[in-house]
Amino acid sequence: MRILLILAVLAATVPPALAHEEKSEHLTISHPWTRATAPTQKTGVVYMEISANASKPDRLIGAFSPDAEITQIHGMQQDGDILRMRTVEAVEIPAEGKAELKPGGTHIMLIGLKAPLFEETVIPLTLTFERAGKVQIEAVVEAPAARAASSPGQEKSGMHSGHGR
Ligand SMILES: [Cu+2]
Repeated sequence: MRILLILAVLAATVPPALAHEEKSEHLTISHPWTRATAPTQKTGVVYMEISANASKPDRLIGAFSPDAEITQIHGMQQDGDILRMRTVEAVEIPAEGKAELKPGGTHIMLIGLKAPLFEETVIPLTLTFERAGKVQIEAVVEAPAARAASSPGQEKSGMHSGHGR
């Protein structure tokens, strides 16, 4: 029921062609997306929703994109007044629940982009889950300012300098 509701909301806010999902036996990955980048920008951030279809939880434990030199899973951590990104080991997907990767929160970081991300193209990613194994997805590249209202600047490239490893 909850999944249906999410899809209905997505369908109302993005063009139909962009509302897509990848479904495996265990998981549904709804609308993976990223923002277009300027030619000088070497990092990108990918968001999506991951829902567990079954009564068993799963964990996202890895991500890879051939379009970036390094792909990491990042979480946000409060450090005094500043919200900082840090690499996380895994993202928990609760049984019959979902994990939201969204602006200001957990995300997948592309470091060392091999080419700029152009709007209305897609980039391939392989996600690795503890139970579901590898899942191939394509993230849709949206406008640079996409959903800016919900992202108070955490994804500015300055925030990303110096935490690759
Ligand atoms: Cu990051």
